Amino acid sequence: MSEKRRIILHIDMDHFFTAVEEREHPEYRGRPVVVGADPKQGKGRGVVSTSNYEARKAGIRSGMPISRAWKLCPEAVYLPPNFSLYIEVSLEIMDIVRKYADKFEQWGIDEAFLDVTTRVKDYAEAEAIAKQIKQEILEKERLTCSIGVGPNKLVAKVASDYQKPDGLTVVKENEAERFLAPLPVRKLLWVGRKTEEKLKALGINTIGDLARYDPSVLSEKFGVIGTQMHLMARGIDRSEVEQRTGAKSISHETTFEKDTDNAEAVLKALDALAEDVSKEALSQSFFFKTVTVKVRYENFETHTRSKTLQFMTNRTQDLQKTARELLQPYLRSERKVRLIGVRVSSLIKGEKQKTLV
Ligand code: TTP
Ligand code: MG
Repeated sequence: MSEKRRIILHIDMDHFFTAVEEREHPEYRGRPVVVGADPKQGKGRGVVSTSNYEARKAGIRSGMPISRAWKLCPEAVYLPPNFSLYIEVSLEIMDIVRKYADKFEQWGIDEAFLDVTTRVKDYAEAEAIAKQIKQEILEKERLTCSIGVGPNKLVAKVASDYQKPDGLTVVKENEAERFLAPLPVRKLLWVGRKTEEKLKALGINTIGDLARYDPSVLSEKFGVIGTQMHLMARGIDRSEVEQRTGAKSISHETTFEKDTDNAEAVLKALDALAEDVSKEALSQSFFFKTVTVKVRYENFETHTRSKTLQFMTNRTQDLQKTARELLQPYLRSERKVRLIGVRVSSLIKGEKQKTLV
C-alpha cells in the first residue's frame, strides 16, 4: 500500500492553567496549585479545571469535585480560573507554533497538530523542529510543553502524552505499532470509559490486545467504531491536519530592547503596533470590533484589557485611540515594561477597500 509518508507533530502544554498562574506568581512555585471552583473549606461545589504536578502527586485530577481535592490536599493553593489570560497566552503560543508548519490545527486551548512533511527530510529534522518550538515557547512564554512526533495525528498525540512534563517523544512509522502495544486502550483517541469497559469484558486491556483481536468481531460489536479502533491500534490513522482558514484575530507585539519606564516611548510603540495591526486588517479586508492590549512587566507579570467598540472599524485612528485608553492604567505602575501588544478580534470580512482612511 503506497500511502504518502507524512510527519506530524502534536504539541500539548504542560498543566496549562496552573503553569500560567505559576509564571504570573512565582511565589506559588514548588507548592501544589489547583485552578477550579472555590473549595470553600471543603464545602465548595464545582470541579477542578487542572492542577500542577505537585498537586497531582496528592491524587488531584481534572474534573474531580473540588471538595474531594480539598480533602486530598487542603494545603494547596486554590485559584479561580482567569480565562481571559489563558486565552491570550494560548493565542500567543499558537502564533509561535503555527509558523513551523505547512498545515496547523489547534485542538482545544493548549494543543495543536502540525504537519511538517514538506519541511523536513526525515525524523531527525522533525525532532530538531520540535526542540526549536520547545525552546521558543520557553524563551517567549516561560512555559514548557510536551511534543510527540509521529507518522500521523494519532501516534503524535499519544507520543506527546508519553513523557510529560517537558517531554519529546519521536515514534517513527515502523515503530508505531510496537510503541502503542503496551499502552492501555484508553490512550487511543475516542476510547472513553464506556468503550474501555466493553473492551475489558472481551479481555482487551492494552492497545496490543486490540491490534491482535479479530476485526470482524470488533465491527460486529462496535460497528464502524470497531473497525476504526482496530486500525488505530495498529498505528494507522489517515485523518489530515485540518488547516483552518481565516484568522480569528490579528495581533502584533513588541519586546523593548531594554525594559522601560518611559511612558511616552511606550505609547509611541503602541501607536506603531496599532498602525501595523489596522493595516494588516485592511489588507485582508477585515473589520474588527474588539481591541485588546497586553502589557508584560519586567518581572513577566502579564495583564490584558479589552474593549468592544460600538461599531466595526479598521481605521488606524480608532485603534490607536482605544489602545491608548486601554493601556493608560498600566503606565502608572512602578515596574518597568518589557513588552506590549495589540490585538483585534471579532473580525468580519468586508468589501475590499482601496485606500486606508
Ligand atoms: P489538558 O491539556 O488536558 O491538561 P493540562 O494542560 O492541565 O495538563 P497536562 O500537562 O496533562 O497536559 O487541558 C488543558 C487545560 O484545559 C487545562 O490546563 C485546564 C483545562 N481543562 C479543564 O478546564 N477541565 C478539564 O477537565 C480538563 C481535562 C482541562
Ligand atoms: Mg496540556
